[in-house]
Amino acid sequence: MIRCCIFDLDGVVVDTARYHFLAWAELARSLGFELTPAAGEATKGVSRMASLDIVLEAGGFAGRFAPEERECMAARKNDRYLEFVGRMTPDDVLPGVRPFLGELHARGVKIVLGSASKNAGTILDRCGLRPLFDAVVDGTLVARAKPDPEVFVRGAELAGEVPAACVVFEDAAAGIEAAARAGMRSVGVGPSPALAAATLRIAGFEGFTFDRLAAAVD
Ligand code: B16
Ligand code: MG
Repeated sequence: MIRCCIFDLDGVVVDTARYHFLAWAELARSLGFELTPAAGEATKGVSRMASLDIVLEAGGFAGRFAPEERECMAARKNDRYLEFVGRMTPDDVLPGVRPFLGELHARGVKIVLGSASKNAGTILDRCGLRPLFDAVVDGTLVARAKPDPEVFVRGAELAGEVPAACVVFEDAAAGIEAAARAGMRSVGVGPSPALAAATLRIAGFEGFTFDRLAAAVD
């Protein structure tokens, strides 16, 4: 029985990863190096400060900055990221997501956001998605980052559902692990081989239906 679907944001509902990458790449350039796509990939699903550590390590700057300097760099990156987010519109919602959320809503399945991003609320508002979500758990509400299950456990609690009734949609391996540790089934969204542990894998939401989900994971 599926009574609640919990969605990661970046890489599942919208493609903000390219904005994160552009903003981190600008920070890297200001430090004198080019950020590689592989380092950018490693920041997916990871908290802002942990992402900064990945970026600094990629440039050979691991452990070189004081906490205040790191805070300052993270703030600069976030300001730049928010400039990109500020230009987002409802057209930025990934294909098939809105119809799938509409179908869940019509069937009375709870819809929850479970994201590491502190900017998740802003992004939902920009894309006109906020009214479709019954609960939003973002990086401002959780202390422990994925693969810790806190974000999803909290989401299920807010929706008033037990973990066994929840399915998590994720594009990052850390999120699939977090779902498993929360006692939830998971759907890996996208092509990454790192999603092999998901209960079900899909390329995206185009043509995806609740019946297909239930047939595969129930
Ligand atoms: P912010 P998700 C994650 O979002 C992103 O994938 C990751 O790249 C980012 O570092 C993290 O949010 C924190 O984002 O700087 O906006 O707080 O995939 O968990 O929806
Ligand atoms: Mg993600």
